[in-house]
Amino acid sequence: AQDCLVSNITVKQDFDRMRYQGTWYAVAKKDPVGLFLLDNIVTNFKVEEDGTMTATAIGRVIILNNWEMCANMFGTFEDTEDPAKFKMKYWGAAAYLQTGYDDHWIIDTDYDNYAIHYSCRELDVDGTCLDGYSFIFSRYPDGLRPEDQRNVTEKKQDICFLGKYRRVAHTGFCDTA
Ligand code: DAO
Repeated sequence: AQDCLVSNITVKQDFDRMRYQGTWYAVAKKDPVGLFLLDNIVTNFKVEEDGTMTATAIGRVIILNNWEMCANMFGTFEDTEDPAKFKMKYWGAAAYLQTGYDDHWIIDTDYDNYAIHYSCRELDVDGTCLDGYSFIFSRYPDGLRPEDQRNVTEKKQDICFLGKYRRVAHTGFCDTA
């Protein structure tokens, strides 16, 4: 969408939630206003027996003036008429963590290597996104394969977030096992 209208953003055709399951490492992130998850962000998607998609996520956060911790987050996804567009209800394992209800769109994925997520929280009056965030996910914690980078860059441009991402480090800070 060169015009940056959220309504013109295209998402993954025939999104297959079964193949999307499992672990995804955030390797880059475009932050929303009032960012929450900082780094060491790992998500795990699952399709429940009734077909509902759910996810858990962990990541380093800083809460209440400077308390650094790893947040355990949960999300449930409501289907929409587009199989790649969900509404995500999310909450934390502890009450002082963020809760919310966001769009959760899968812009593109090959299921085995990379995924591009998009969420616009607030539309501007002209139909562009005023406040949104996006994760670039990889199946590998050390980043994208070189052969996926060009496509991912193109998609960042399509969603009008090119140049707004920062790298998400994986330092082991939130590793439990
Ligand atoms: O980090 O600034 C931010 C916004 C992200 C909020 C969403 C966190 C919880 C997600 C749980 C499910 C998986 C993607």
